[in-house]
Amino acid sequence: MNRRVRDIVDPASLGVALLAALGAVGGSLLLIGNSPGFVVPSAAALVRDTLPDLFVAVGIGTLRDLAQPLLSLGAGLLLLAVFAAAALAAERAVEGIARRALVTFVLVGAVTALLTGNTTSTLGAALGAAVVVAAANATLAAMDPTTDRADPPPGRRRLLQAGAATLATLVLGAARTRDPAEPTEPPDPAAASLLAAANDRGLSLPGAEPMVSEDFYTVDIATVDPKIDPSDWQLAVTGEVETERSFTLSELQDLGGERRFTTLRCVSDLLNGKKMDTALWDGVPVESVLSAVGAPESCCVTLHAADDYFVSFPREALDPGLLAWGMNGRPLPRSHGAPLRTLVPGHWGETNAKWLTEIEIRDEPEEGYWEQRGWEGTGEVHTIAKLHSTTVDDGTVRVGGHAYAGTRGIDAVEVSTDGGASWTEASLSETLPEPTPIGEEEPEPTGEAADAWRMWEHEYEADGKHEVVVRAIDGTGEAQPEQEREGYPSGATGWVRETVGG
Ligand SMILES: Nc1nc2c(c(=O)[nH]1)N[C@H]1C(S)=C(S)[C@@H](COP(=O)(O)O)O[C@H]1N2
Ligand SMILES: [Mo]
Repeated sequence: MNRRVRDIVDPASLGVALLAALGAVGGSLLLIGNSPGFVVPSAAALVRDTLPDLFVAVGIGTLRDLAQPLLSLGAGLLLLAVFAAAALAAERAVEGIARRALVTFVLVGAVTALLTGNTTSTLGAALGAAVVVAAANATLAAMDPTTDRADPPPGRRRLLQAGAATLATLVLGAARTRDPAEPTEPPDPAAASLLAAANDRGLSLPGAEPMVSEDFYTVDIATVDPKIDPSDWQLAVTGEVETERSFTLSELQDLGGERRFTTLRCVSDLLNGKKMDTALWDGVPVESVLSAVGAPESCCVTLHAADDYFVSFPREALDPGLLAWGMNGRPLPRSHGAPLRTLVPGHWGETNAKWLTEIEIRDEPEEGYWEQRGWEGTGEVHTIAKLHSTTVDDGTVRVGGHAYAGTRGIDAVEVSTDGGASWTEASLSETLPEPTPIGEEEPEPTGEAADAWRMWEHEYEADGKHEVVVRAIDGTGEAQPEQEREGYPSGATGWVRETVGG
């Protein structure tokens, strides 16, 4: 190898630098855990916001559930390269273990501080890298005492200790990536009785969610969810209001709570996808909060969230909404927006801001996070019937799923078993019950939820291969449109079709 090249890529220095980069990431993870202050999600957010908007929109459209893991992986690799470059610079700029560790500490610390703005994370990364540089240089010096790597060569024992400490940092850091479990205590008894009543109203369909989802989907822009201590958190109501004001969680809870069944669906959901789910939510009606600050009519509202997400839409859509702190009788899980999220009746998922920090009442519309990236997902949901359950037993076929049309409600689901030539009406589940006040000990499950799905099923005899097609009719009598369009930019349309038998 040519001397100059070897100087630049000296394998020992490169090895030290790569280990130091791992030490930096491990150190940040160890001190801060897998939270938004961790250096990898911070880098991922920077990459995401630097990429051209169209690229992000198309990337999410085509990569779907892979988009975020790939973003984290790419950002992580980029970050390792930057940290390794910093450690390599230290290796080359100065001599001696202590000096190299110090320069690495400063450089890695500076990069992490810029990326995360978080002192704990910065300290973790800087220390992690510096410890590895010290340990690795000491090891190299011990292996080859003729090099200039060591000041005095340390004893074998100290060397082993330093190596073990580095390894422990990485292992402990990795162990902390596992989130503390979401709350698992039994649900509030009044909520539990509503949930039981709700599932009694549903149909039992193998392969499909029950009436209240067991596995509620998540979609958000952050690679790691915000972790908010409710006692440090307030909701600000700003803009075109009589008096701007902030509310603590208990102030909001004191305004009087309501428990309601609501379905959410993401505008990026595939036609027969699974980004549509239903839960029982506890919260305060938006109207109670807005009347507490005095908010005369205005055209628009922008919701701001702790992950820098924001979404803007007509004020009249928000007014009947709920600000929720509970889900299925338990505290709202972190992944669904703890301590407080928005639920906007009948509108696409993206209007339902999680980790809500501010309601900004406006007299002019603006574009939100996704609208700036070309999506049109702040309006009312399309009508959809999904086919998630198909069982064939001898010649008896049973198909079923859920149907949802936001606040328009579902009137009927029609099924064709001959590719659309003829249609029959499917059986429908009951509707989910209307809201009840929180605090009522034995809530009566009566009435009808304003914004929730229903289940449908159809059983028939058939032999051989045939095509099943389904379509829903909404509460205004309008049928789900047949024309097929993909999800981007304004939500998939068409009828769900499936070939059965044969
Ligand atoms: N703060 C915040 N809120 C958000 C999002 C987000 O990225 N950040 N994503 C939105 C989108 S696109 C959808 S579909 C719903 C999904 O809610 P869920 O994750 O509870 O299912 O949250 C919405 N609220
Ligand atoms: Mo969404």
